[in-house]
Amino acid sequence: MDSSKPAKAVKNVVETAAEKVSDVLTNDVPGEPGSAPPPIEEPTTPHDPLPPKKEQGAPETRTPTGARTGAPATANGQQGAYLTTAQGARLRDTDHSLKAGPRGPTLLQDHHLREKIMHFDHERIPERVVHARGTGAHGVFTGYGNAEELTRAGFLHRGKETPVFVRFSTVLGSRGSADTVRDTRGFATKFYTDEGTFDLVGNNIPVFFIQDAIKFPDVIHAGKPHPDREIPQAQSAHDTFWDFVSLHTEAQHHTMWNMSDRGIPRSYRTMEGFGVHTFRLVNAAGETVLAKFHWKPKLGVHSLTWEEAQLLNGIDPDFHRRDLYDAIEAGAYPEWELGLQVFPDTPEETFAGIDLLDPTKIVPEELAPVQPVGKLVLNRTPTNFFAETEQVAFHVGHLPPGIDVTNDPLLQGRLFSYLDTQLTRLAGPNFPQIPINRPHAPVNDMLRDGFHQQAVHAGVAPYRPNSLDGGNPFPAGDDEHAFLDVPVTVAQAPKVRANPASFDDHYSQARLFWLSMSPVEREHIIRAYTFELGKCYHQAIKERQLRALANIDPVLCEQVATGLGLPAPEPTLPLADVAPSPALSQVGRTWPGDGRMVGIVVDADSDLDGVGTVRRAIFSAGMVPLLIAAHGGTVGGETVQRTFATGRSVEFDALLLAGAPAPAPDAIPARDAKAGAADSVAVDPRVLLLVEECWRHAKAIGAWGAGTAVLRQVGVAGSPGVVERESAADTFTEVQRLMSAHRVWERFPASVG
Ligand code: HDE
Repeated sequence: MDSSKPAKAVKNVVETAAEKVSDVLTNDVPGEPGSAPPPIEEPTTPHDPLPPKKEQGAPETRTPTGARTGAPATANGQQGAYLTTAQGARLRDTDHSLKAGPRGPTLLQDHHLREKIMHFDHERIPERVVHARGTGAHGVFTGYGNAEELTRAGFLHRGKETPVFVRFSTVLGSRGSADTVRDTRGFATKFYTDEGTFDLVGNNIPVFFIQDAIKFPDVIHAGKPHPDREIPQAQSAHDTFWDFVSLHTEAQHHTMWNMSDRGIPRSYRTMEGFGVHTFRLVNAAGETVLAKFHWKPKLGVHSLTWEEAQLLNGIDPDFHRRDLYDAIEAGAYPEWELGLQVFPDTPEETFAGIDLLDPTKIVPEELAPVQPVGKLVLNRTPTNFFAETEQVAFHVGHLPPGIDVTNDPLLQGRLFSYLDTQLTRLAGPNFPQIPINRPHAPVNDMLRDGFHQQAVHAGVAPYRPNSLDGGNPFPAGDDEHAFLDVPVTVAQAPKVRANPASFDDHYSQARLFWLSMSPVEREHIIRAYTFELGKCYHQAIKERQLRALANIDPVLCEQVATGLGLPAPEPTLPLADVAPSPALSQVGRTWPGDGRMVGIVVDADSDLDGVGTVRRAIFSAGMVPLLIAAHGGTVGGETVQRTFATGRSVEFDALLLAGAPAPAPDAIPARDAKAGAADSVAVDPRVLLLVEECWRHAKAIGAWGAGTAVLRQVGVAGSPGVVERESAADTFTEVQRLMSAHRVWERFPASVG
């Protein structure tokens, strides 16, 4: 049979799959694996591999030296209908090794066995030493054109579209660790520009723990699990972390951000991103400015509550990964604007008294507004996690003409580290030739050979100057898009291991952040410090960190000390006199709810017409409705997505109650501990738990018809953000309004001002 032609039966399956995926937008929920629904029986008619899912993207098929191939992305995937060896020889059997008789020993000559096991034995590569846990997506960046006066970088030109790949990550955890830990998040973007790749390797927090790269191994050794027991995983709530940051007080500002809600984002889609360092931009006339990069999410900056984060670590450790993929599959494409804070390039490299080379300092937006210069849309999930998200290699030195580095000592060290680390992780110097890393600009370097060389370099003269290859490659001039090393004057100074005096201020901006928070955000910060320090064993470490907090704010210090059962120390330095930056608070505005999840509790007695209306309204608001019922299958013709056993409050942003389901047969603690102590309740106890948790996590809850009885049974009827209306539509309208503020904060008045 001709393996290039799919058999008819399979073609139908593929077509049905395509229809099915488009159905997702109206009828179903994202997340189904595979691009065709599987038949019950094992398929046996040979046919080509199924196509990737509709929402999946892959690296453009470029050659190792950046040329377009014109081949579809599937050309990099498996080919043909038949199982083969790595050399393409077709195989009959992969279920039995070749043996000397059915009960005899396995033969060494079995190449298929040896090749299969050999490759499996080497499937793993070293995980990243930091940021091991990550999630990637493809997208497109479009320039607005207003940055042309500041930088010659072509990707910022008006209307210019550039393909991108973004990888989000946590810092501390291993590759298989949970997503919703308290940690900084990586936000690394690879722009495949026509002038060479630009990597903006940022975080969701605009400052860093340390001021000099030489301290990076120290802070990471302190944050990683203890070397003796290798616990705790992906956490800062342990002695070595707090030992380091309390002794090395330049870390206090970053630590304050980590202890705030920024440390537990609701979604990658609701995170800001920051380049952290100050960069130098150069325009076509050779003029320079200093600048900081910001990513501003369209959906606003939102976080989980700490209890939600903890529950999610167990219930759905892939929560952020799933959220990103599901949103893209549902067509709720995540968006950010790239923004610039711009400063004059003066010899002092300061702005409003803030040292622009100190990566533990921000410049408040009130002093230097963030000017949007382009838009990022993520619209494709990867086809293969390993090939794309795992093998992508970012580097702060991958810069296009028009963007240059500064002398920030943290950035300077990073310029070494990111090249160096790939040598071990990606096994050699040719990692730029891996498909996801291939530039979209023509490559004519003089780098040759090495492990896994994939280019077939022609010519005889990989050196300059040469005449044997006709002089090629030629140096480019200013008019030919050449990278310009800005000839910055280096001040005359002795060679020293020392910081400038301005780097000695470790507390003023931690205080600025604290003062900028709303009362409820301060409550969360107090709770986070108390939790983390409460997990430390050593009194001395807690006391030392309290001394640092005393220099930031007496209320914060006193509240944390009370929680730890320790006296609050006096400050050792005068409290900094700083103005708050309201832009730092996440509370008090309204935002779109694209891609949010709304749970709907139903039973056969519910107002099913109302449920249908609400599902449609939720879809047209760009959100995803999830029907929750006693058992799988359908209720009144509507497909059930979660049962009382599989669903948990933490995956919903809001809850609607269309019914008051009686306890289901499996609502017994022996089967499902969520059912709690046996009790003669009228409503399934798992539904009551759902409502209690949504209420505790300040989520909007709405009920109509029979559903309102549940509110009374839980005892939350009439409290802020708990909505009862006559009709399903009116209930959802009000719930949607409440969701635009992210949470119903007024449900929990704060105790600190
Ligand atoms: Fe990184 N960092 N870093 N970092 N970093 C890495 O590079 C390093 C720093 C950041 O999704 C490593 O390829 C040093 C600041 C992100 O693949 C490594 C210093 C910021 C990612 C490395 C820093 C970051 C990394 C590990 C102190 C925010 C994940 C694997 C001077 C602006 C990229 C790798 C991805 C990854 C070194 C500090 C962001 C070892 C030495 C500050 C988002 O090279």
